[in-house]
Amino acid sequence: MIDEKLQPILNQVLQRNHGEPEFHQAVREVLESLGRVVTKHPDYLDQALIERICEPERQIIFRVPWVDDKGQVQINRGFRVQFNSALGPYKGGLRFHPSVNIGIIKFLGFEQTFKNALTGMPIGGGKGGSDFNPRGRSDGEIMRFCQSFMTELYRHLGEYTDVPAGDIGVGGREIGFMFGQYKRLTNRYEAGVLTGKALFYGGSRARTEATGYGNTYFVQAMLATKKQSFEGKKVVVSGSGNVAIYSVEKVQEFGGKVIAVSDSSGYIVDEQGIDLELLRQVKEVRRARISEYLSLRGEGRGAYFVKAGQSSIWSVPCDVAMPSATQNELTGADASALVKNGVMAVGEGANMPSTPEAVRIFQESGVMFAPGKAANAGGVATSALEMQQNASRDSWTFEQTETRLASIMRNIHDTCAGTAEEFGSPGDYVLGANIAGFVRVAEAMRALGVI
Ligand code: NDP
Ligand code: 2IT
Repeated sequence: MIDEKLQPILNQVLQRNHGEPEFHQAVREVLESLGRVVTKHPDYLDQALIERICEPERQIIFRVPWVDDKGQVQINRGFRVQFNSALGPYKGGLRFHPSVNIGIIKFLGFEQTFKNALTGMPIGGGKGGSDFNPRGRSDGEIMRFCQSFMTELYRHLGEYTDVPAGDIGVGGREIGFMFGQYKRLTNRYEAGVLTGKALFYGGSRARTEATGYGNTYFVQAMLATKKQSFEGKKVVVSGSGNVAIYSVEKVQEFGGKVIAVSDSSGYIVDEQGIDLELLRQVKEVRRARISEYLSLRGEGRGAYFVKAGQSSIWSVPCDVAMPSATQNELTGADASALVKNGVMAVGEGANMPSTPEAVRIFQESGVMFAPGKAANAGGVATSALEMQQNASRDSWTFEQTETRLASIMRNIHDTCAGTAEEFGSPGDYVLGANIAGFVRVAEAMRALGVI
């Protein structure tokens, strides 16, 4: 339910951003949480502050022409939405996936703004990407695409202006190609302009692992409030990319048993526990489909593959669910199945993976639910640590960096839990994350005048 004072703001967002359902969904969720804030502090309704927070500062859309291995010219569309810079330079990933459009980038940039505020680091919010599909492309094609993409984007970036990183379809290889082109175009070795770099040219230790580790730390903290831990718990992690792989690693380290992972072709179950080295071999080295895990491991003994469309990974009974693939991948029906099978906690590794109906079902059923903008903030927080290391021309140890990450995640957990309690809904991490993130952005914007 939306407070009547906020309904006109939502109406305006719906009207001005036609045909962008994911953006509408993200804004609606935040506005639903703000009713209690504006009742307590009506001054947040002044000076169109909330309306300004819902409007990106700048939206850039550009043509990306490139030549494939057959000599054919291909055209894609590039995006960067610079959503909010009240707390620092725009910061957020780049997504390369055929589903990318302006509405998806806007929802991601909007979420990023509050997520970054929750980290307590000096970073604003932004997001970008392209409808380019990297699947099946050679290294040469990926490089030429990244170079063309950066040839336009570079003029909008800078270590004090806008600092992209990876997201779906963008990992260390792509960041390297984009950094190389940025350096060539600007004649500056500006290490802090991109994060997620490899260690040998300015990357941070633990950045690759940070999102998955961070989500696991968040769920650990949430379980601890009920005197529970990962020890002996069955866990299902969707996706099998960067976030999923390092969630599997940390959950296993904490004594949990991950029994299923997926990609867009389907999911695999391994009742004996996912073999992490094998998963990494299939996904990071071979860049293959998830069914190859079974071809290498051998079927049987509780291991099998289910093709996409036959049934959902969320029908696999588990104690903890960590959706780590993409938006709206976990529906109301999935949430009901998880609840029926006794799920205890959900930590969103992906951005907005649960539909609003799914979130409602979890909350009404008393399942501990950690929204992405809090639970997956470890990635961008460690990006901010990478910027810090770049600015001081320093490089920290893995242990030092992971210790910082763990303490940031504990802080985010405590901030969300404390805020939820303060506003009368103990245990409501959605409310806590939205209010705490909003207040930080809103206070900074107010201090800076009408901008
Ligand atoms: P990757 O590209 O490394 O992996 C994405 C995984 O999700 C793949 O297994 C992919 O399968 C699956 N996937 C993607 N799109 C779809 C789809 N439409 N349907 C089904 N499966 C899909 O990306 P990341 O691991 O980096 O990102 C995963 C999620 O985490 C995203 O929501 C991202 O925004 C979020 N995130 C990422 C952070 C980071 O630091 N990387 C930080 C915070 C959040 P397939 O290969 O078959 O497409
Ligand atoms: O959604 C996210 O937080 C990311 N993709 C990471 C952003 C970043 O700048 O590290």
